[in-house]
Amino acid sequence: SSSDMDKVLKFINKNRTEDNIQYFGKAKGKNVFIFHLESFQQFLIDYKVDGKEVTPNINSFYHNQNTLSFDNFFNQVGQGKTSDAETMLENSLYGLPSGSVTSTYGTDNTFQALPAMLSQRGYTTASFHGDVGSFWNRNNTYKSWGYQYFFDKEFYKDKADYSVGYGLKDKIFLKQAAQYIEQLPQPFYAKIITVTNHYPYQIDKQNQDFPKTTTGDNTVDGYVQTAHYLDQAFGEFISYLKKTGLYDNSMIVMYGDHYGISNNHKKAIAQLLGKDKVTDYDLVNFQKVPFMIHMNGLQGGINHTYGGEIDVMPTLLDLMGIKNTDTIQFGQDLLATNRRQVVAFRNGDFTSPQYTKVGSTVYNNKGEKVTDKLNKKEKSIIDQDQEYVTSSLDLSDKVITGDLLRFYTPSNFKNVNKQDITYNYTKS
Ligand code: GP9
Ligand code: MN
Repeated sequence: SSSDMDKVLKFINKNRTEDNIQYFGKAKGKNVFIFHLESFQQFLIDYKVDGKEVTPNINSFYHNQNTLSFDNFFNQVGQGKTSDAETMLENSLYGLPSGSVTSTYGTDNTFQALPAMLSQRGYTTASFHGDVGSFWNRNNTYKSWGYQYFFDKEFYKDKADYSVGYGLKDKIFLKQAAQYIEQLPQPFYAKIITVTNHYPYQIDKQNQDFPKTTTGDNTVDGYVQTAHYLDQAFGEFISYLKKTGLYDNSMIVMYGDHYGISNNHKKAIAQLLGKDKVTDYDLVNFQKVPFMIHMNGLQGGINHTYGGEIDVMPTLLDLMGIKNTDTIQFGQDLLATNRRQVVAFRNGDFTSPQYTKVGSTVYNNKGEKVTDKLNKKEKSIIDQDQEYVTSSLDLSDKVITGDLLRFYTPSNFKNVNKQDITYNYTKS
């Protein structure tokens, strides 16, 4: 109801951050790429197998002097996996405790998503993906989010050996996506969703030019091989961007959507990390995924702030110089100096620079169990963090399940007319 909306607004207003004047508007008017690394975890960055880097191109992007990289950035997805990541990144709303926002609410709900905000500011907005458009109900959800274009599998030439698993192989997909990107009126916002580095991590013989790991766990050992393939595809894409000049006038954002190796593979994870065994604390940290922002002239470096996928939209709005003083967003700008560094996981657990909570167990930032050693002050900090996490998740769920954004329109936002959007235009 609209009284729930009052509670949401009260919570959001209490937790609003200030834009960082050092970064505000630095990307104003630039093209934006959101490059989605499927199932890509942070531990792969600079990781080596037999002395060879798994992802040399992504590593050099990560360390580039004009790339702002985050090394305490966590995936926060639930059952909605990729679709939860997309929901968080472009709406700053959480996925649901079960199921997927896009599958259940994507068609009918009111959203105030990033693509809609940008379309209303003269941007061309497009999403690219080598799987069928109906997966995760993207073909309907993207309309609600204000995407003007969606280039799904139908838009690319397909041959017998072009696809593996869920869709087109990344190299083939990106080459063909490039032909559409070239035709987008600038400035554009383009989201590129890769798919080859997806469980069960299969790739054809000719692309198997990287050694598998040797944990003996079959579902794990192919992971570095498809991650390496994704890295090569990314490398080719960056070369293309440089050739066309797009590299110089774009902000390139890159992120991993969620884990590739689930917590069921503790033994293999321990081996990959060079440990005897892994604790729940280690497994929380294993949920880190990359988040990087690259742009000419941007002061790069590794930023250690604790954050996650929910925080991406406010961060990008800050860089793009778009005020979000009255929007409904549950994340906090990663560049804000007054942000609260508590990362909520979908099951209600959380992590922060001081504490990590898994169920009823509390760990300090050295990974030691401190549940029974906390003093009154420490307990109260943890209670407050838990309260913040629980409220964020609950209120975000209310926004989705009650379709609350239909009761509230921020200033400078026009509601999206989904009926006016179709994705059946001419193919190249
Ligand atoms: C399918 C792809 C995979 O289109 O995005 O989704 P996931 O299984 O990772 O949620
Ligand atoms: Mn995914």
